[in-house]
Amino acid sequence: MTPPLGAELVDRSPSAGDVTLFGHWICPYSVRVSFALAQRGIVHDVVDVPPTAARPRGFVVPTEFVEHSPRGEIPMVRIGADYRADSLPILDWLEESFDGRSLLPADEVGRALVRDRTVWIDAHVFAPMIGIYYGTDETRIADASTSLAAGLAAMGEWLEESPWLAGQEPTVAEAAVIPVYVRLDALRRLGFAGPVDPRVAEHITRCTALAGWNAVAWTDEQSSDFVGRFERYRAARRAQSQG
Ligand SMILES: N[C@@H](CCC(=O)N[C@@H](CS)C(=O)NCC(=O)O)C(=O)O
Repeated sequence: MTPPLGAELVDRSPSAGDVTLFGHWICPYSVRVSFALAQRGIVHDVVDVPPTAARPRGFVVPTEFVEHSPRGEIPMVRIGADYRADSLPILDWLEESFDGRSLLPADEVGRALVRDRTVWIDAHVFAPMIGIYYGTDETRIADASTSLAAGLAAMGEWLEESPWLAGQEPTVAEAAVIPVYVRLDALRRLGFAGPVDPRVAEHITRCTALAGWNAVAWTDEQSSDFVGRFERYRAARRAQSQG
């Protein structure tokens, strides 16, 4: 069997146990970091910290997380004795901290393109994605759905030029968008009605062959758990607004 792209990488982290991700599968920002760690072959530990809304009753938030997280948000990463929060700065920090398969091109022009596209994805793809599942009325859900389809179509234009979002190799831009791909089925069940640009559909297929994909792909159970949570959230908000 051909190993997935990136799987042949040698771990160059100082030693196992030096890198810890505090995160959770349901958090799209954590998924970005999980993907990047796995794609780059950086050996790491994971401390499961569900977002507040998804914490089981009695969940004890680890003291290390409380002490070092500036805003109480996941993802947070520890490398040695240093900590960082916020997914996109964490991705940059991983680039600075580890050799090996980089998710940034070597040249400055290429790097600038990755940064521009990553920020664009955050505003025009991630934001409508979140708008869909936090949408509580049909109009807002439909508007977010239209915006997400438009964002994906714009990404399709980039993919006309190259197989990856910002060039000939997977980059931080792939890490930025991967949570959208991971939850696409769940988004459909929560109201995403728009088409997925065919060039993006092909890109999704390419992404599923990456080593990082295996670390973040959802099972059907995870998709259903996610959908169920947001259906209950919507029902509760509707009941609130009627009462
Ligand atoms: N800008 C941050 C956003 C992170 C974020 O919003 N994380 C959520 C979970 S998905 C969180 O931890 N919220 C606080 C909470 O659940 O208490 C990033 O890019 O990492």
